[in-house]
Amino acid sequence: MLTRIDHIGIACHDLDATVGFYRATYGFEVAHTEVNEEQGVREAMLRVNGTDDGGTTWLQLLEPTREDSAVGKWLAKNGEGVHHIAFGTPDVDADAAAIGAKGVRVLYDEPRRGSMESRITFLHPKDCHGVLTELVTSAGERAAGGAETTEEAVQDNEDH
Ligand code: MC0
Repeated sequence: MLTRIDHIGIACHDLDATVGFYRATYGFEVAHTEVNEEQGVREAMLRVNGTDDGGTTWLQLLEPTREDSAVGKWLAKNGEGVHHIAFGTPDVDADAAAIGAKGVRVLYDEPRRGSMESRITFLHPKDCHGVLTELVTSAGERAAGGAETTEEAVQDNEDH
């Protein structure tokens, strides 16, 4: 059910400087920026290919908003670099359940809000040969499939 690499998450100390590098070196442009307080990141999404229908592949540049966030802790320990890989799926709930049933730790009971109104969950890196792995259903895929709304997802998260 995993249909693509949705994005590669790259941890950085200075988001603006890192965006400048990717723009000047490769010509990638920022399509979206946001702060996700729950995740403790300020992020920029750079389109690599595709459209907004769910098939897009992105680079996701991540600057921590606090030192005790997942990205802040990882940066302090490892320095800048690839933080996670995200596989896209039309149904993050079903795939998380199926992968969890294989003994891989799924980090959230219910998917949470990700970039650009996506729904996301993570698999523990220690169960994935050292790779922090995200599963994501984009807003476009959710609209196409009539999946759960963001409001329902947020309510789910608050309930847990
Ligand atoms: C930690 N570890 C990693 C890792 N982060 N290994 C590979 N890749 C990573 N990114 C390893 C550590 O080196 C350590 O190994 C062990 O996992 C425990 O790490 P820790 O530093 O003690 O930290 P924990 O256990 O408190 O948290 C690790 C965990 C956490 C993966 C559970 O980072 C987490 O919940 N991540 C999911 C959320 C996340 O990453 N959010 C930021 C992106 P050793 O061998 O030293 O024991 S938000 C995002 O991406 C959203 C906005 C989106 O896509 O839309």
